[in-house]
Formats: sequence, C-alpha cells, structure tokens
Amino acid sequence: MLNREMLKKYVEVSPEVQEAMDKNYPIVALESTIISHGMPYPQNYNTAKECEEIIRKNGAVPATTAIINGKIKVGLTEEDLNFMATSKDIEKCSTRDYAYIVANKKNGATTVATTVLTCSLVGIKFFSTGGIGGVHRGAEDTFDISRDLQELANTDVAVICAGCKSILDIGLTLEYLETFGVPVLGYQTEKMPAFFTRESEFNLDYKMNNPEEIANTAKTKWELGIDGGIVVANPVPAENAMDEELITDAINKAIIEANEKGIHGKESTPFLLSKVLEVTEGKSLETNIALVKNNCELGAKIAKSYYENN
Ligand code: PSU
Ligand code: MN
Repeated sequence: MLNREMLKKYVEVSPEVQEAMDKNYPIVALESTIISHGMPYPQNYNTAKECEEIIRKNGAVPATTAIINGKIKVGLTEEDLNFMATSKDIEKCSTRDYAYIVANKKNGATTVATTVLTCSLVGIKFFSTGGIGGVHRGAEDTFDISRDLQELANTDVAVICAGCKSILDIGLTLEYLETFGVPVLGYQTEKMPAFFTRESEFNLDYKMNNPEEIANTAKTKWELGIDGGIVVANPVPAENAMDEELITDAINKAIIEANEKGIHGKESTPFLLSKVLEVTEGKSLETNIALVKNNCELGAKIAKSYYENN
C-alpha cells in the first residue's frame, strides 16, 4: 500500500504542478528518456521546452518527470531540463531500475513505464509522448517486451502517442494490449499509426472524432472501476510524415545491425532509434519532433475536457 505521507520523502512536485493539483486543473505529464536518450542535443532541450509551452497554450499544466540525484521530480526547472538534455550521467530508468536509482541517489530518465508509474504516485491521469515501447520483433525468441505495456495495463493513465515504431511488432503489441485490457483509441483514424507514418496495416477498434470523446471514454472506464491505462493513438500530421519506403528500409537496416552486434535488453530501443536517425540523415528527427508536439497539443485538450466535466 502506498503511504502518501511517506512518499513526500521521495517525490518533489514543482510549485506550478502543485498549484494545478490543489486547484484540480488539467495536468499533462512528459517523460525524460526522450530527452536524455531519444534525441540529440540541442534538439532534445528545445523540444522539451516547446512541448511544455504547447501544453500551457492549450489550457493544461506540463509536468515533466525525471529522477535527479535520487529525487523523483514532477515538474522540472530550467536547470533540471538542461541537465537532462546534456549530462552523460543519466541512466535510462524503467520500472526495475526505479527503486535502485532513487535509493542510490542516481539520475534516471523516465521511460513511458516509469512516467506512468510516477503519474500514479501523484495522481496525474494524462501523459503525452512520442511512441510507446512494445513487443519487439522476434520476441518469441528474445522475450523482449517493453515494461511500458505492463505499466499501462496496471495504471489509470492515458498515454497520447503516435503509435509505436515498426522497430516493434505492431500486431503483437496490439494483441498484448488487448490481453491486458488496454483500449487503443484512434484519434481521427481507424488504423494504428506507425509513428513515422500515419498508418500501419492494423485496424483499431475505435475511432474518436474529438478530444471530448476520448475524455468521456476515459472517465467512463475509470468511474466503472475498470483499472488500467488507455492508449490514444494520434497519427503524425500528414505534412510531417515520412516516406514509407525510406523509413522501412532504415528500420530494417537498423534491426540487422542490432542483431549482428548482439544489442539487446535496455540498449535495444536507443540503439535502433539512433541508427534510424543515422540512416535517414536526420529526417526521422524532424518527424519525431513534430509528432511529439502534436501529441502534447492533443493531450492538453483531452485533459482539459476531462477536468472541465469532472
Ligand atoms: N520509442 C520512441 N522513442 C523513445 C522511446 C520509445 O519512439 O524515446 C523510449 C520511451 O521512453 C519508451 C522506451 O518508454 O524507449 C522503451 O524502451 P524499452 O523498449 O527498453 O522498454
Ligand atoms: Mn526491452
């Protein structure tokens, strides 16, 4: 059982986020692995700042999460953001790493899994990011299934993302989410987006037409006591989408190289992301930035609608 008083020892909520909590304002969480391990400097820092601004402009309060010197931070200062964007002394922190990093006063960048976990510690219900982790291709041999999926299965948080990259097995990822009861809601789409491109070959069960519909579905789920998360799949804007052939080719090359080099475990996702960036000569980064911002805008609108009708 969580002891809220005891939690204060570990968690530091920024004044802006604390005020939003006290006043029951909409809050949108943001992860920090995308900053520390998902993008190069200075694009990572600039994108993190812009994401926070977009959330504010759309009527919600941003709460970027990270572990700095063992403190679980919800809402980062300028200095914290800069540290997360530049320091080499930051570990990618998934659920199994969380307690160790806190207990040993280390620095951890939160993945989707640990951002969701952090949200549950402080009661945040919405979280915008780029893409979620999932079932890796070849998982039948490697067992590589991101912890993101289990954390989503267990926690009442809606994650707004552009689907998942086809470095993963998108079909198996959807099956896994179905088994654990996580609804995947397509925002103005009937197809699961594939991160860099607007569509994959996989159909979604529900197409949502506006943020209000999503907020209402989330509210209904949680009021019914159906615990666990929701994935909101928001396709990259058409003008920022990548050429399908170019990206498929880049991903296939990245996977071949990862296999040849024996890259596995927590290194796998960052390795594949940086290879794709290299092979596409930076084009993938532009798309990545555009879709994250797009998800921040939608996340803020959903959160706003949820709190207005609560
Ligand atoms: N997918 C992306 N960009 C990312 C990640 C995934 O397109 O930056 C990061 C997220 O933080 C995600 C994590 O939670 O990688 C998943 O890592 P793993 O597959 O090791 O669980
Ligand atoms: Mn993994």
